[in-house]
Amino acid sequence: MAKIIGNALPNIPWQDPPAESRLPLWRYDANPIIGRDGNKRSNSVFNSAVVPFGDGFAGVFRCDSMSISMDIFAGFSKDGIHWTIDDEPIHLVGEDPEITKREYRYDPRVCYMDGKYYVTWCNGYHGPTIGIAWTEDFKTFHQLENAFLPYNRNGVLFPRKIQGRYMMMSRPSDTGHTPFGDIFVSQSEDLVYWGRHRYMMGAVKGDESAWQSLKIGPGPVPIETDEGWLLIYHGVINTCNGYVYRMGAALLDLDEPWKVKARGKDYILAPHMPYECMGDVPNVTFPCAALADAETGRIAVYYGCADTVTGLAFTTVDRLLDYIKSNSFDCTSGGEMV
Ligand code: BMA
Repeated sequence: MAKIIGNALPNIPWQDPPAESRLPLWRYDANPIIGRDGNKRSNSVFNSAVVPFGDGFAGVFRCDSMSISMDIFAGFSKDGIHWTIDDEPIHLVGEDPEITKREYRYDPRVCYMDGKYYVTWCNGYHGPTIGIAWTEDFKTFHQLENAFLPYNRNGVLFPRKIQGRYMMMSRPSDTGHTPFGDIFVSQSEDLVYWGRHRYMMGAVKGDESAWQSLKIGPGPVPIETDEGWLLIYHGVINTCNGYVYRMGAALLDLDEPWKVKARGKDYILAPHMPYECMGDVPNVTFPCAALADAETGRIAVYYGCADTVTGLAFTTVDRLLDYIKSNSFDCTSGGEMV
């Protein structure tokens, strides 16, 4: 039995697994939990992140508007399933107007550390890079310097310092719909200056694990377990009908998280349901958040569906770890296995 290191979360959203399930994740039976019309002007609500907050939950949501501008909005929920999302984008304050000036903002992650909620997102600054801000109340967000130069996407923090440093995964990119992409870990002593970049793992060439053959990117803030960091990520294949986004999982070394201990060859969830296969961008399942209950080992994953709506799926730490360990592969063209 693996153990989640962290707090108990007795009010984690939950449904028991179906009697038979080939995949380690199973969907909430009333998915999607958030429709297109999550707030007043939204065209779509997806690729969004939630955390426990007060006696319920809070989150930062990607809402593309009816003019199709991409921005991030705070939202609140009592049960993690029914959400009220602000009609106005989050309020960012910061020292340098050069940095707080908005071009576009999307795909937020939220990471709780030492009394603050850190938001990372894909931030337009002469190309996509990683924005960082912190909040204590989900009302005022204090924006820090962008972590990296353009071009980069999918900045995801580890939820505590490791070996005395903050660590963040990211996926260096290009200006457009990037046709490549590997995950790196960068380190910082102050959340401003990032360096000591380490390669974690990459897309997998050939057909050994073809669903992740084009590019990969980190998803939710990783979950600490006594066996290592449990990482859920997305993997992409290029097809004659365009990109398809599926979810995978890997186990990372606790002290040197760029070292991959196990990585599943098979996906853990993929666009199979109509709301995942049809929408503004078909065939996308894109995880950005996971809640975990250290008491029971339950995990609830929030994911964007077809760039249109938000879905919820469940697993347990044991199911997920057993699955990736039993179909782990030596990804010689990807990360180093330890
Ligand atoms: C990626 C990002 C995601 C999106 C995905 C599929 O490049 O833009 O926000 O979900 O493409 O369109």
